Amino acid sequence: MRALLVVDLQNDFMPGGSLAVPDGDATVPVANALMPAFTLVVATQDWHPADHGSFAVNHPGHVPGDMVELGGVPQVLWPAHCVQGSNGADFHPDLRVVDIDRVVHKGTDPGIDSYSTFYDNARQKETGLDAFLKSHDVDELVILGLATDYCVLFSALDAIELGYAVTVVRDGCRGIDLAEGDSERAYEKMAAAGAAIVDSGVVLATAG
Ligand code: VGL
Ligand code: ZN
Repeated sequence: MRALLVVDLQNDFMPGGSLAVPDGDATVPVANALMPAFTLVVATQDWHPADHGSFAVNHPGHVPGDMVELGGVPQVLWPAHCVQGSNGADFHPDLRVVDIDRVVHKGTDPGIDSYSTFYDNARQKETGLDAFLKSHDVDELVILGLATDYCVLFSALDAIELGYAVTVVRDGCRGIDLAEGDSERAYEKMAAAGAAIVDSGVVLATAG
């Protein structure tokens, strides 16, 4: 069975948000068009406590973009974003939330970040997404959302490793591109690992 994974379509990643992804809101109509074509839709939310270790403000003397170590792994520092329960953590107001069957939160532990929707960045703890998908006999995952070069990338790579057939919807993703070309390199990595990279029209044409 095939499921749609809608990654982090939250206000703080949209234009005007605290960690705005360029053109990030262009992903919302793509998600809205695809969701009705799936019987199972899972949406993720980056869901940080205010004292999260990925926020530059929680590291005196540091600014966004600096590198530190967090939970034993390298961590780039971000502006505070997607704080649990805040407006910035809410889904984009135009997202058809009625089509979402399950919401998975990540990044809840202040001591470690989580780009993948399956594990934290040190791969110590699971989010529960894999068990949920397997309990619904999902073997094919179609992924879109924000950001191409972080959450989408690491989620797609983990999904492939966990045995899912992965399709990434290119027009439904946008990247941060902290370094120029990060998003293009992310697509190359996902494709090299076995993901199909297609546009939403292709997914809709094969819906069923
Ligand atoms: C993400 C940066 C910081 C993401 C989350 O979901 O791609 N990126 N936190
Ligand atoms: Zn985050």
